[in-house]
Amino acid sequence: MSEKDSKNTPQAPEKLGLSRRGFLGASAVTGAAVAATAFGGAVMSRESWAAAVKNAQQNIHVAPGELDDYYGFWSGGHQGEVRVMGVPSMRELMRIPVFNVDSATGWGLTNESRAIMGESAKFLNGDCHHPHISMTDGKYDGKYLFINDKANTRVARIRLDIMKCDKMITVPNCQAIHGLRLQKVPHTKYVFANAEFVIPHPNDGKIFDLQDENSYTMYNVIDAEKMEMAFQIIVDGNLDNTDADYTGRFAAATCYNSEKAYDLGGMMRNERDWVVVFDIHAAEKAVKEGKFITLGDSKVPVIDGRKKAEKDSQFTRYIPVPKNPHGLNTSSDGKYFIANGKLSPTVSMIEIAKLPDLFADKLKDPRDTIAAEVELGLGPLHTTFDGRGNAYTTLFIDSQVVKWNMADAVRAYNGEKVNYIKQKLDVHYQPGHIHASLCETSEADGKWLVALCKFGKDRFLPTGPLHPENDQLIDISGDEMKLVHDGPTYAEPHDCIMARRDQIKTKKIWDRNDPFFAPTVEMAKKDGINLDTDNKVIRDGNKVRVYMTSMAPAFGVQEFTVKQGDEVTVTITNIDQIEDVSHGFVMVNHGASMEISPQQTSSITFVADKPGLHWYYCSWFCHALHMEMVGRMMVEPA
Ligand code: K7E
Ligand code: CUA
Ligand code: CA
Repeated sequence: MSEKDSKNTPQAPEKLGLSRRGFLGASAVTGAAVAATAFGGAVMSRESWAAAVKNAQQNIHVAPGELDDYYGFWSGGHQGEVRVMGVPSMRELMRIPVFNVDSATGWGLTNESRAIMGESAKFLNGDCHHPHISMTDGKYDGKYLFINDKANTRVARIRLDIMKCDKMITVPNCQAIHGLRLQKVPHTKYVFANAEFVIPHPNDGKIFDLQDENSYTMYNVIDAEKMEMAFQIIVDGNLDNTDADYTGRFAAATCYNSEKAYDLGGMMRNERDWVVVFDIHAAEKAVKEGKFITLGDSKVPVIDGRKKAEKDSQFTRYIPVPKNPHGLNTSSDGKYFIANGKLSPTVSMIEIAKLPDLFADKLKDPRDTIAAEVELGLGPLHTTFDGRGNAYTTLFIDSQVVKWNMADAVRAYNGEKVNYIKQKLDVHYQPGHIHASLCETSEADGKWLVALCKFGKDRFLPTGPLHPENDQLIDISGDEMKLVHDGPTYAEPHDCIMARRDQIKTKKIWDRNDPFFAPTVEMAKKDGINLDTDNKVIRDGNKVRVYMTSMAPAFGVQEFTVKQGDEVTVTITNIDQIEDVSHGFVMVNHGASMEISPQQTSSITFVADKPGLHWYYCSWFCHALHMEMVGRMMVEPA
């Protein structure tokens, strides 16, 4: 048996337990003990385990020239981009820059991308966590992918037909968008976005007390098609993760800081925090009836969903759950909102069918909605589903994925003697999110599971003090989970999503009428330019607009002259019609770089501040004479 196989063998807890212990200190000792007992029941021989793993590994082998079955979209975390993966090969197919600057495509540099980023183009950083694909009738419709930016309080949309970000908004009146999910039914009309941090309102430096009644955070409801704020709901406590149900009426969010504390001790004071449940229809009604306020310069309707207002407002309810809950996941059968306990070894299953009664005040206690509080292990963070009644939860402290049966868990909670835990699998190390193929939809197919591990530790060649993370692929198609692949990734895939490849339909070349570059087409029209044919330089005061075509291996304009200090906008239309023949444009020593794919128009603006001759060149390999695809800008001294 190879070294690699032995690492994949779950009954090597001596080995793994040791490193975990060394790594996490005293708390991990308890974790290892839990792990050891959990393996007690289902021990396979090393030989049969190795054979099973080998068999599973053959399933993930996608031969050269063959295509994957699933598209995966990985958040790039505080690196700011979205990565497109092939699953099960775990090959990285593409990167979609969003909350970052990318010199290959020119994202954050071109006029088109900066127009999409709007005001926030001034930020060069981002921190994306939660990518989610738009849905119709609880199934992926392949239209959009939405993602949050915790760092600068933004939400972005990616068009999946071109795999580019086409809209970005900054959520007003809030700090740090964290949890993000989509309405599933009847379709993704709304994006739900949690603002995590409590701030004073107005935040003008006069109030700093978080206990003040004007200090709060909000649940944000965004119109998915327009990418505009629909309304905001004030809540008690803070907000962590969120998800929506399969009826279209309810959404729920976890709160870990019901204490409204500003420090660690304070945030852990309460034994229970809560899940806030939102009745989206009732909230819409309140907004329609004009029962809202606005804050500062913002025109966004704000409605009050705090506890003191809940009996009147009828659009929020608070369900106490233990302790600093983190992930909030709707089971793919539509029955439960599952809140993951983090500081409690349990997850709380909230029965969605009981929520209408909760809102109608027919329950004595909001806790009457709890179908089960399921004990799983240490540090439950996120849960996913296989569509066969099983749930899979990451245990951060235990470095494990636990597979458990939801119906059995409810029976056990009600006193029956059933073992709801089906398997515990060691993952490496400290998993955060977990995601099974199609698990956010009613079509969860129980084929593949990805555990996004926060630490790579000893799993890869060392890369200095900064290590890669480890995205582990697990085959869940059989009765047992099998770890089949280690995928090193750059910081930090917080979360991912997988869709069947037939659910995503991409364009082969750009449509000349694509709205992505419509403002540039509009500018050219005003200048009397036909972008498909014209190669012209237009002077407008000290602004110079250079329009050119590109066709392998030449730019339509091979030289142009400007004056020192001119603001130069270079607009290029790639008139090649051949799939995959992208050109680039780089103006040497001017910080200007961009991609122009077939039938695309791209533009970039810079100041010609240095007199002399300046070369520009094509940066995307396009032709045998790609190196020769160059031109010169002559700058006359002022
Ligand atoms: Cu668990 Cu931002 Cu989804 Cu990190 S979040 S793990
Ligand atoms: Cu055009 Cu390289
Ligand atoms: Ca707390």
